[in-house]
Amino acid sequence: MMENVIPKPVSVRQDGGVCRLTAGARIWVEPATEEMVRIGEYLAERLGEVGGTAARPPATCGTRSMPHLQIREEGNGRPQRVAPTGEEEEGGIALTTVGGDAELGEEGYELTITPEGVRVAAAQPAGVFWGVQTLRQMLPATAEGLTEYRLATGRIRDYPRFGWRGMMLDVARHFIGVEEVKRLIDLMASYKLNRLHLHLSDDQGWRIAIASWPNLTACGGSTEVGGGSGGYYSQAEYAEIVGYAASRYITIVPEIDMPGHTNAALASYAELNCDGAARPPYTGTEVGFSSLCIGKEITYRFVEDVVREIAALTPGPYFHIGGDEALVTTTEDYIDFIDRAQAIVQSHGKQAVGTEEIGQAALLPTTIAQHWATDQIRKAARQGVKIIMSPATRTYLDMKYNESTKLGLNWAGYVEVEDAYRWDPATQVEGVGEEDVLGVESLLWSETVETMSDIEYMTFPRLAGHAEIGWSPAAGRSWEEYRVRLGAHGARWAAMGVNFYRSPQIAWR
Ligand code: TNX
Repeated sequence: MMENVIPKPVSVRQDGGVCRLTAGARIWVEPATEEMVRIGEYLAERLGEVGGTAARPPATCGTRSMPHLQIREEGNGRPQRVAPTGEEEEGGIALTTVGGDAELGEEGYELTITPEGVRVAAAQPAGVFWGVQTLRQMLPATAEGLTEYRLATGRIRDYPRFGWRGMMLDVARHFIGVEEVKRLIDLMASYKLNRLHLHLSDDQGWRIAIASWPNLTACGGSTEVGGGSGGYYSQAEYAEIVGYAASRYITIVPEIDMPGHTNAALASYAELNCDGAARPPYTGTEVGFSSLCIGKEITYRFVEDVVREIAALTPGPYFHIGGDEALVTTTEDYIDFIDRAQAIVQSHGKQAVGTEEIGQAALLPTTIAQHWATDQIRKAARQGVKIIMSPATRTYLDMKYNESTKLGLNWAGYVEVEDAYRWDPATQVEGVGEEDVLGVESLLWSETVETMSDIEYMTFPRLAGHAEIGWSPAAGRSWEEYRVRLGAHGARWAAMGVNFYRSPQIAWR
């Protein structure tokens, strides 16, 4: 099963043996810090799910009891070592950061499988967690009818090409609840994605409570595309999402889109409008008609308050200021606004992220620009800032797969699984090379997407390809080889109840 892992590992060496992971196999962690124990428990839970005990009725489970977590303690109460012992010969799994190879970096890991057991070693817990994802993919999609797992022995050494492997979820056009976001976080983690960008505001809705501007959610949170009742995250719910994501080594990147895409705020507070008149709520899908009032000081008090409150709830270093499609803001005003917004974000200890249009302004060296569909990315690249690659023709998860896809839009064309996979971030835009690229992000805009089932259908399988583009070396990646590996993932998604698009380009197994 080593051969079906996505993203494709940097190096895989199989040596022809077999490791039998039997009932009663134990998971050992070293050192037994809270964080490492949590990773061990996570693996134990996932193995339990494969066994079916968590989710299925007794008729189809109970055929085996899967490995359980045991923190081995010696003498002084702390685990001393995880080298194979008699007990581990039953097929134990060791997770360790002791002696992890620093050359593998913050997120790299080494996964070694011998007839005696499994060992995931990394310099940092994040690497152990990603190694656990690789191990999960080497187990069968379902344990039904099995009394043991047989793993091919060998060694994987693996680390990411890019540090930013993200997905954007638009919770503004249609609101998406906390439980759905958590499920998406779990699915992202399986493919080693490490950034979840939440598009928290747009013309159609404001989705996070701001204590100093309560009407943003009272009014702006009460609508969505199509006229539904919308919704929003309380600050406690947002913090819960942040914490859940962190437990999966995913950093939340909050976005408040400005100065355009702001009708929900302009409807909530009359004073934010240049003419002092509140805008009516908007539930359509046009873009580019709204703007904050660039010349009014209250605009910057608003930005300051919103950034301060969200930054305080966000441990990650990023704050996304949007910046796209400010079609009714003059260029001069736009530049003034981005200057001030960047400075406000920086004053709260965060790095600004913005869409490529921000390249028109003088960017701070720490600001990050995101490419989607225009040439303005080159202006940002020429200033030497880092670039996130989200070309609409490749990474827009809201583009239809083909003309018969019911959900989605098609302004950037159709994006079949092959289109989503067959490109490289370092050669996609002339003038933006490997050294400029921070990573890759897949964007799911939600004008047409309402439910978890809709999210899953548009996201899978394309997200798996983007994850591989962000993680795996360019050399050695090919569509013909990838599509075979991808074929093995349909059964996994089916077992998890994921509503994925069964593309005819893939021979699903
Ligand atoms: C463009 S991409 C937008 C969004 C829309 C999306 C629909 C970008 C930065 N702006 O406002 O939702 O197209 O595909």
